[in-house]
Amino acid sequence: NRVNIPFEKRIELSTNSIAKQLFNIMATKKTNLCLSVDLTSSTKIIDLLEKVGEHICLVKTHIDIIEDFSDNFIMQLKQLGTKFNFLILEDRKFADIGNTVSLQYSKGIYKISEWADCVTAHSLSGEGILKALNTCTNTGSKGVFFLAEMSSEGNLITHEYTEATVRMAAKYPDLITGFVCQKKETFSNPGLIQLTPGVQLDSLKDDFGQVYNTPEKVVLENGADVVVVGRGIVASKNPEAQAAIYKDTLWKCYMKRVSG
Ligand code: S5P
Repeated sequence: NRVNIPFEKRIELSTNSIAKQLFNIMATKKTNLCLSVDLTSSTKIIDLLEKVGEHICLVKTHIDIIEDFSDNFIMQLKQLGTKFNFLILEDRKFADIGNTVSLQYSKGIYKISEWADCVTAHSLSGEGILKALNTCTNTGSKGVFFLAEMSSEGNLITHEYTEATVRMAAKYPDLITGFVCQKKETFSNPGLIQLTPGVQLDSLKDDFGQVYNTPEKVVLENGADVVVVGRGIVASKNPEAQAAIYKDTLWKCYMKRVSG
């Protein structure tokens, strides 16, 4: 079962270079925490990452919510990634036809393909989206977290949709880093990474349908490899201390999972 195999061993089972890097970072830094920096000020994001960079393996951005976006911000973000050894996931949730997605990925103001190690994408529009992301000109290595399930209540994803998504991903072993999903049964390939959002220690839901689970539940029961925490850290009074708490709690759950 993939969830009982330690990250070190899963490195060689990966066929995507970003998945390999991410497994490696998690194993070396002993953290499976992904921070979702859903802030609208680039200076606040940089300040926050200076404080919590040591605790995370991955930072997840929504680049289109930033009000003072600049190329300089991207430069600083990349520098922090190098300094603290974390990767960058742009949570763009691409969902259009392949041609449009290839433009959204590499053009416009954000030029996501130039700086994001990996991106998120929906399977809704069909395989063309993966073809497009795969052929887009990009200097380094790249990865895609494919949306197989969502955390929000009332979402329209069915079991059949999830299964078809996993089958579609299997045709692109070089490109797929893993799945954004909620359950360990969703996929079995140990070379792929389960990224699970919807985690908070002090809250069960928000006002717009987000559903939260505990670290124990998502890592031990539901098979999460990398756990996304946003407001649980970002909106807390002391994000630095909170990030350390999440990191320790999540890592303990992971250790228990692979040793038991
Ligand atoms: O199913 C999902 C998929 C994603 S990527 N549910 C989610 O909440 N997300 C993202 O995770 C969402 O866009 C947000 O950036 C983050 C959760 O933030 P939080 O503040 O609720 O922890």
